[in-house]
Amino acid sequence: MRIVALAGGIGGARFLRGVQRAYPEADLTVVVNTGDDTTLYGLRICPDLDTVMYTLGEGIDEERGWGRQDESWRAKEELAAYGSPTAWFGLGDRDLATHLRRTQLMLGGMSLTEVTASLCGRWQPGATLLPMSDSQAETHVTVVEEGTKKAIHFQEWWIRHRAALPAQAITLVHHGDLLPAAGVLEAIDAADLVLLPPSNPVVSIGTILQVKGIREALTDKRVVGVSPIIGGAPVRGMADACLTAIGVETSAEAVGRHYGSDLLDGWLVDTTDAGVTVPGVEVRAVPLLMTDLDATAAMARAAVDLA
Ligand code: FO1
Repeated sequence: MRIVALAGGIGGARFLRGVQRAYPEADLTVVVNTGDDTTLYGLRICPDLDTVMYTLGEGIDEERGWGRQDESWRAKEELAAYGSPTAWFGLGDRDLATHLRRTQLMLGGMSLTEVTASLCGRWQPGATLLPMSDSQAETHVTVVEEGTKKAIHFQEWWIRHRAALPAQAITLVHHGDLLPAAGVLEAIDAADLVLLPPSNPVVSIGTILQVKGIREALTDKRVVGVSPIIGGAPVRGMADACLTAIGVETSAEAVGRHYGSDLLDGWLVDTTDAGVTVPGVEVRAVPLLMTDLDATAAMARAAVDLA
């Protein structure tokens, strides 16, 4: 069975571990959000690609959900001691090697797709990881800070400001057409089904859907989404701050309707949200808390059954 998933960071990566547990024989391709990517200290940092790679490759820090296990923060502490203005970014010493290696390969001429395949050579995630695009696109957030309206990078809003500054707009900034990475449209075309894991509907799934041709490629595919909102709140992270920014209520029903029947065939909501309706979409209520791998595998089976 060929499965394609569009995924962002922590929630998406955890769900995919359940997909692999439930369907070890499946051919899984993950199209990963790169709108969170940023260049710091001259290094290209790809938070969602790394989170999926580390999670499926058993290198993730389980508690944080991002970055490497058994991490140390010596470089970050030294940068703070120098008064670096970007010392707020959680630059782990082991994680730093990934940013260094990625940048080294890109400087050698590799595309992000090729770099990702090379890094996955070490991690063996058991899935094909594709960036949504090989060209650069970054999510910027328009905020008002000390009376001044300005656009800051998503990471600064998310990490430095904990998304506490109200976002007036969330914009994907790129030059020219944002074309899908090599293999993305082919993988979607060949898929038996497409899953939208419980990633951030705005800055992860929503970003991937802005890549030229992806939304169209999904129209004649069987697509099932998993709600990242349970009982009116995000399970983790700050998707509510993002949903508010685009005028969508933080509820399983509102997110399902936001995705809409043009995109979704099925929508999984938690049992707390049983009774949710999305016009033109089959809704099922199952336990959606990824408390452990078995629970996550059960969610994956429910999503595939619905598809
Ligand atoms: N999230 C945080 O809340 N604080 C951090 O300092 C932080 C650093 C970081 C470094 C590398 C990486 O791959 C992810 C990191 N994240 C951090 C998570 C990241 O900001 C978000 O998870 C994604 O960008 C949103 O999905």
